[in-house]
Amino acid sequence: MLVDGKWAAEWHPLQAKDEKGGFVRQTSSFRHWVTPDGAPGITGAGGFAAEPGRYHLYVALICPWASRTLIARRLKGLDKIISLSVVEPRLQSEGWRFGDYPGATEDSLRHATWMHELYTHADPHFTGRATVPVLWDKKTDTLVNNESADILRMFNSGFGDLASHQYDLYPAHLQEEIDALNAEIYPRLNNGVYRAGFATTQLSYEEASNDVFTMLNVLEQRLASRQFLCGGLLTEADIRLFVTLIRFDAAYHGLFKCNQRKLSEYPNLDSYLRRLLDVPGIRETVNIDHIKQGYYSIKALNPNGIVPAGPDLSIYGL
Ligand SMILES: N[C@@H](CCC(=O)N[C@@H](CS)C(=O)NCC(=O)O)C(=O)O
Repeated sequence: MLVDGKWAAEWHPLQAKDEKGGFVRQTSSFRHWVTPDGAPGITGAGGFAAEPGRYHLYVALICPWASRTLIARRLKGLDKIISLSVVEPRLQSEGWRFGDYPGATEDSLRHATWMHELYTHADPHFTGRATVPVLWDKKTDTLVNNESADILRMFNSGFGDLASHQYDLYPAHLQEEIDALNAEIYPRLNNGVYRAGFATTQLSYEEASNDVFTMLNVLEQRLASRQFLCGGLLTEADIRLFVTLIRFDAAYHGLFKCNQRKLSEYPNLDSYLRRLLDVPGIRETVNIDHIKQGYYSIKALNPNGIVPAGPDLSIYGL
């Protein structure tokens, strides 16, 4: 991580622990918003107006949080006006690196080698982890936002008529329901798998694993009678759930020890996953090779770096 703008130590996945040995995720530090007229969003400073070609998105295809933003960029038609860089899948000594691994890209914008260079460019005294996703402003040459939940929302409505209106991922009449779903699904499932994987005590692992499978059971029942989480409309709640489900059998079941059941063994969740994969644009954001290479490169969990041969995901066309 970075300490006062300097790369301080070998990359290590354990961010912080609570008193029970549970995994605690770092909070995001750059919270500005792109808005149609450049007015400040709910956090951060103003001046980031929606303009074609002005913004650049940095992602890792292994990363569920970054993938949320990649899906929203595509569904909102913003792939035409927001350029993209993809880091290599394996976490290395200084974290995320740009390079020529298949499916990754160079940093065509700032020509950085490491993701952390972007953070110190934006803030020479930055202390913290150089995470993806990152939304970058080419005009002021700075980091706009590194919180995927914010970026997902600003891709939905911050670009006004520059974005496609085919999907409204956060429609007014569903906002309360979406917020309630996110508040349950994020801690128990999206972050729950990480809490299971990075637990350092049996108790914190068991609590996390129990949360994961309790949540999957609740969702399995909910999806018995619904096409998407809120009914007939695809919303951000589906995007946020999808990115975890699609990684489940490939990474979380094995590496993170979430192995009470496989995702493909839940009939409703399995059909839901296929339905989302069939939404034009979503499948192209999924790269199972990056997901497996990336997760299994975490040395603290897999010291020899061996990437498993399975599972067979051809049932999903992946
Ligand atoms: N709150 C952030 C979390 C992002 C995050 O934790 N990204 C991980 C990859 S999945 C990362 O970049 N980790 C690098 C590190 O911890 O050094 C968000 O949702 O945008």
